[in-house]
Order: sequence, then C-alpha cells, then structure tokens
Amino acid sequence: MRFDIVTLFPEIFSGFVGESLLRKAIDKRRLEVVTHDLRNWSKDKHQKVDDRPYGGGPGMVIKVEPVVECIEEIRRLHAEPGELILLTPQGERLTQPLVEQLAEFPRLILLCGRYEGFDQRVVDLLQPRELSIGDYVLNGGEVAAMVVIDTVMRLIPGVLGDEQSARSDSFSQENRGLEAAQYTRPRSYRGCDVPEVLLSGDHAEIDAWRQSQSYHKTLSRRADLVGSEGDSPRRPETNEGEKREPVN
Ligand code: JCH
Repeated sequence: MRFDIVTLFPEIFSGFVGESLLRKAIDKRRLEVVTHDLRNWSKDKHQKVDDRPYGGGPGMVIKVEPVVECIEEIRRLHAEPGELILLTPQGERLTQPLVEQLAEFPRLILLCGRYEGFDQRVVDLLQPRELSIGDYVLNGGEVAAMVVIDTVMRLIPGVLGDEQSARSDSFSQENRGLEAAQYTRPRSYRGCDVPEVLLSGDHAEIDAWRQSQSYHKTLSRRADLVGSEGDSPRRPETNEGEKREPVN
C-alpha cells in the first residue's frame, strides 16, 4: 500500500516514518510513504500558499490553485489514482470499521491543512473523502494523517509481526468491547498480585474470566459500545458477574 502525504510541514513525519515498525514495513516493500511539500506548488516567489479570507475574519486560508495542481501532479506519479482523504474537524469520524475499509485501497493520498483550513473550492473540485479523528481541534491535519497511517498500516498483511495479528484487538470487526487486563512477571509486586485464574493453566476458565472482565469493563467505561446488536459485547454465560474481581 502507498501513502502520499501533502503537507506544509513534511519534517513532522520524519520521526514517525523512521520508527522501526513502519521502517521495516517499508524495507519489506509492504508500504510506501511519500511526503510532498505543498509549497513546491506555490505560484509566487515567496512560496506563499495561504491568503486572507474573503469576507474578513481571523487567520489565513490555504489557496485553491497549489492544492489542485499538487494533487493532479502527484496522481500521475503512480499507476493507482489513489483515494483522496482530507483531514478536517468537519469530516466523517474515523472508526475501526472505516479503518478496515481504508486498508482495502492500494493508495491513499492524505491532504493536511493548517491555519483555518482550505478554500472551499478544494473540496468542491477534488471531492475528497473528509475525515475527522475526533471531536477536538488540532493545529493542522498532520497528526490526524499519522493516526490514519498508524491505524491502517497495522491491517496490511506482513506489517505487524506474524504472531501479533490485529485480529483480536479492541474495536476490531469481531471484538467491539474493551480488552481484559493483562499481566506479566513478577507474580507479585508491592502487594499487587496477578489474579490466580491466570496462573491456573485452565484455559477454559481463563477464557471465561477474560470475557467476563471484558464485558464488565466495557459496560462500566464505555456503555456506548454495548448496543442491542449481535456485534456488541455479550454478557458471558457464566455467573462470573456475581463473584468477579473488580474491573478498574
Ligand atoms: C485543522 C482548524 C479551526 C481547522 C487546520 C487544518 C482534525 N479531528 C480533527 N481535529 N482537528 C482536525 C484538523 C485537521 C486539519 C486542519 N486545522 C485547524 C482550526 C477550524 O475551524 C474553523 C478548522 C484541524
């Protein structure tokens, strides 16, 4: 899969792209990540790509011509036209099912704004998919673009280590609840002990305990994830609910 990132601050991505998991996936040719500096498509000698808003108001708006011409040019760099994604607080919310959909594309083009965002004609002419990572305001689209890459890349075959598949994680297709607590050595630390059941070796009992933990944790923290539909976390068949250890 290929990611093209259009940004005024390409250096923001260098640490992220150099991180070992992403680096390894790039080396293995599972992923390609290319940044494009929008200033290269500026029309003037000062590399200006923003201007004051018509009608007045605070801040600056990114001009339409550099963006449209940049996207046209980078589309020609590769056989796949790419799914164009604009990061914006006004977009559709990024959720795990949407991440799973995005992972099917061979190429994603991520358009990152700054200031007060883009001239509306960017949206009208290019008709991008508009995505928001959540209901809070970032200073620009770069962090949101990294969230898209981070969530999508781990679904690409060969990107995660083979034993560490993305399958059973919270919010994945078959698991919409929160995960049970996890422990590793030592068995006891400052009076805090690993639950006995996890040391029992009884895998049926361990499974039941984890399901119960998951269910009660989801209900207490994220009741919004427990719907009436079949894909929601289910109350386990056992009576664990009555004799359970507290979920924190
Ligand atoms: C962005 C801004 C005030 C935008 C500029 C480009 C995405 N989920 C999510 N939160 N925030 C973003 C995001 C993405 C791209 C840009 N800003 C700052 C500030 C705005 O309203 C007028 C719009 C924020």
